[in-house]
Amino acid sequence: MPGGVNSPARAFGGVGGEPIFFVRGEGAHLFDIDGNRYLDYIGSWGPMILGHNHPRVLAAVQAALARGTSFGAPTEAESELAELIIEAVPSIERVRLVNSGTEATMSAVRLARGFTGRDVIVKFAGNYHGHVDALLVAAGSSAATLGVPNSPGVTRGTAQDTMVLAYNDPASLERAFAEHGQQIAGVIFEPVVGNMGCVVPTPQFLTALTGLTAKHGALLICDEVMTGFRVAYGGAQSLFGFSPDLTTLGKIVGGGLPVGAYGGRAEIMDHILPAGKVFQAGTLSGNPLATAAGIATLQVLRETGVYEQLEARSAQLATGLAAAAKDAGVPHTLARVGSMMTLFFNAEPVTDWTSASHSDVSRFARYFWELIARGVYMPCSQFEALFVSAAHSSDDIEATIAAAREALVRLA
Ligand code: KE4
Repeated sequence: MPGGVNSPARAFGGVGGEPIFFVRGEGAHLFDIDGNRYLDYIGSWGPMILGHNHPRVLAAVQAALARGTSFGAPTEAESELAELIIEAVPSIERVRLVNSGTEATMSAVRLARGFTGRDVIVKFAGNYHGHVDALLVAAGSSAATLGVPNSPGVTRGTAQDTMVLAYNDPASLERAFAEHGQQIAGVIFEPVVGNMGCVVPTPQFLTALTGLTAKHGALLICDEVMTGFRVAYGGAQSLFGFSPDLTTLGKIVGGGLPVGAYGGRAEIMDHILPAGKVFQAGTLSGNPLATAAGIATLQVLRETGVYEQLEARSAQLATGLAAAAKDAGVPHTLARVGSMMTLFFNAEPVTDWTSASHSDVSRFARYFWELIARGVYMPCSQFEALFVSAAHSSDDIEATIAAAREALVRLA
């Protein structure tokens, strides 16, 4: 396998050394092939909000398994998961299940273009939306120009229809709409960024996003693949009180099995085949095992009021990490929304990719390995968010803070 992995995020490129191979997860812990136990703060990059091997999820998948793994035909479970999503996210009136976050964002971009008849998509530097050609684009020579490919294989023809702007910069979005307003099909953004580390949108940025797309007839695509059911049961849009035209989901909505989803207003979604003419399809979409895991996960999240516990544990961790860094004299800022957060090795607040890129990534790498040595598995990149699960106990958090305190002192 290229690089020995099936996704580059887990190849330890940002911290050096060889990726750890795991054999088992249980609650807040992962166990590697050498028998070492770690407190897990990656949680499979977000899906494992209940912790590994939650009994309700395990039982649901085992029951589905006994009935068969895939039919390629409608099942009630798909409707049940769709209804849970629609109930959780009021801006979603119709939803289509797919197999990954990438499929969700790729489909939402195609739908925005099909619905508006326009070509240009706006995204933001430091936001990642999966390996969609149209979104693997870097900022052009100046922010207002159209994008340039940032991966071999993405053609200039593809990149020319994507514009990359600075996150949290309402003025640049204003200028883009002033110059290209009638060509913009959609604006896609992370409503709390996880992919440059945790970055929180300003109210002014959110107002510009909702106001300018509405004014110019472009669709606002809220990429909640990471934040959906993470920062709140209704996602970041419920936290910040806005209503996008389309929402993409993934990760938690599949409970650790492959599910992505995109949804929005009926008048938009009904353009999707077979209701409308925008093509999108998938052999395993709505798969019985994956929908069983997703339904069980959302049912636990919905019934047990787990967000209060996640908030308490996450606040405990954030407070402890910041105090440890301060006491060690290590320049840092910490950003958190709910149970996703990032300790930046950066004295300045991180508000966009430019400020994020000033972080001390070599110091982060040393911190990562000092924590590995103490049985704590943090995201293997400064530009990722860590995730607290419902399985992390107060004692687990205290143990993590103690390990971080020892690690940070060695970095000063
Ligand atoms: P997937 O295709 O990996 O399921 O989802 C793509 C995606 C879309 N949108 C957002 C906001 C995302 O965070 C992601 C995927 N996130 C990365 C980690 N930051 C997944 C890890 C990986 O690529 O292995």
